Amino acid sequence: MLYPRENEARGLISLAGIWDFKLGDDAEPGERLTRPEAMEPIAVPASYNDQKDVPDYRNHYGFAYYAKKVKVPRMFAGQRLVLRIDAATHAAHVYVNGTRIASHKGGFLPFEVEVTDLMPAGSEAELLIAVDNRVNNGTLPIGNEDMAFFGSDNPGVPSVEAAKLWRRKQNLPAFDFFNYAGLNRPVRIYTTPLSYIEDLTIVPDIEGKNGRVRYEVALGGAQSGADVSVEVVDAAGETVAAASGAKGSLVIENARLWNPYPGEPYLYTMRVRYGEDVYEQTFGVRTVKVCGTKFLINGEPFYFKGFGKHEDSAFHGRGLDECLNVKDVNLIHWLHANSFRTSHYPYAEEMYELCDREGIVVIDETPAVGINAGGAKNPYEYPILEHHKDVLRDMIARDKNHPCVVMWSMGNEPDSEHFPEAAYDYWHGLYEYTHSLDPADRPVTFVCCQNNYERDLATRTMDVVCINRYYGWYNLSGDLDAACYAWNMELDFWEKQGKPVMVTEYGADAVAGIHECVPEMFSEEFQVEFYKRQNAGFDKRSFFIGEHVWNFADFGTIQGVMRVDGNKKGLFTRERRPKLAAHYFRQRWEKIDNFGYKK
Ligand code: GCB
Repeated sequence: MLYPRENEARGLISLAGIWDFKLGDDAEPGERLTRPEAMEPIAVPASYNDQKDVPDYRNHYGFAYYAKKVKVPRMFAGQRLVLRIDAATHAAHVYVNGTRIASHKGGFLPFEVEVTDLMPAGSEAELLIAVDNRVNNGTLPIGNEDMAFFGSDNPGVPSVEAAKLWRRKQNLPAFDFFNYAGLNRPVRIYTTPLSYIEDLTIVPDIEGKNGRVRYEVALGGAQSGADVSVEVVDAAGETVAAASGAKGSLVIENARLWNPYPGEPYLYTMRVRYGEDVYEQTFGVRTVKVCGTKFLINGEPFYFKGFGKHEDSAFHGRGLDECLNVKDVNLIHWLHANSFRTSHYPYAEEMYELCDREGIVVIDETPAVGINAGGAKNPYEYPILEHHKDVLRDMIARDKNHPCVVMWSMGNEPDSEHFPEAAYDYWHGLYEYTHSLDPADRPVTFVCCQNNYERDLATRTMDVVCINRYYGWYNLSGDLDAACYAWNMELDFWEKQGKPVMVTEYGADAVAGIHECVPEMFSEEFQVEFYKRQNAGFDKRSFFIGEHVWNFADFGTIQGVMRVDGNKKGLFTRERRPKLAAHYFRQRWEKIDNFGYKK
């Protein structure tokens, strides 16, 4: 799916600003919907939860209603109009003048609907969007079915039946980030000519000194019979290659490669023309490949230095905040880091554009988090496979042209230990499917949780073994000698598998400002010590291709006995103030080059 852009052929209306808002309940709205009474102001894009300090906003369960009067300019007459909603978390129904025109499941990927006749140029229409924040075992991310955990875990609450009599309905996320919801990303109307460029796929390769670029243009609307022409423009605006036809391949002579920062993340632009339509897409000439135990970018062995992140900030929740994105990218440079994982869902497209430009390597993850019932039951019986496939398809369709994306993560921390065969069937099936979806055939993985790795059958079959490990924190808590011993044993195991291995999460909560001479858990000194000791083990292993700290910054979570004001494993606080560990990594990563660190 193409990102909506304004150009000589296409117009764009941003619907960012203040909308009208009203919380609903869990009753599914029907085919017709009228504007609720007594609506309140709400900012879009942003999560609604922290925009008003009342428990109802924070703890909401069910639908919330957004309304906006939209005026469509007359000058768009004769054009095709498309309403694009970049993220409605986690499901949505869309209404124009009271009639449902679209529904969508999944809170982290865009969807669009043509509105040429429904919101014609020169008209005013009422747009209503009902957004559902409920998570359960049929959604991604997963929610624990409401009530399921009542009973044995809660002395004094004799049964689920008893609890049902008084307990309010609530989400029980099977994931460790606050369930921020609403219209988290831009809502826009864009125009195209009636015969239009529907999609563009760009697959770069390197041939000696040249770049070879395969491309394919999908066309929409009435067949106009017009030719498709394609040109590649360099950063100085010079045309360096051209072709005609909806599908073909181009050669860029003496191509400049896209390399991770501090190398040059050089970007070319592909300009496609079809009849009256024009679309421009930046891309990089770069390759990605797994070879033996190495992860090669442009044929060179790359070492991942970075973190898992979240889209998370005060007031905005998970709402797009471009200022924060720029700040974070600059902090990534400050740390001499080179990469992050979009834990635990695909991020807003604006972030990938920034990473393309700034040379930051991205592992792109689906929202498949929480497929794990702690061994109590088989989560592969959850009704999620078809939705998981839809999400993989849509994520790849959206992000396929970004040079920053070097690997797909199909999900985070599923159960791969208690039901190893079921896990293998599920994840290996999706692995094949994901490979078949990506025209550039990037490496594919899922991220494995702390488990009995000898029983786990699925993780070892991924292109890169990505492991989350909390030795010294959740297990062997505080005992760094034992943590290093356990790590060593595990790494001996992985060495025999002949795969590249990276740690995609390891970390310790540190409350900014707690200092100790003898480092103990939750102090900034312990967090530094934790990393120093474990990194020393990683440095000795040539198949170990990267370290992703958990987490870039402190972030919001549900309240509970495990969290004091959120998760504190950040190198930075939520306000982006560095902890001691940020300074430690800054010094360490300055000395580790992107390429050739492991011989
Ligand atoms: C994990 C999860 C991550 C949590 C983290 C933690 O394994 O993947 O979402 O936030 O642990 O801090 O507990």
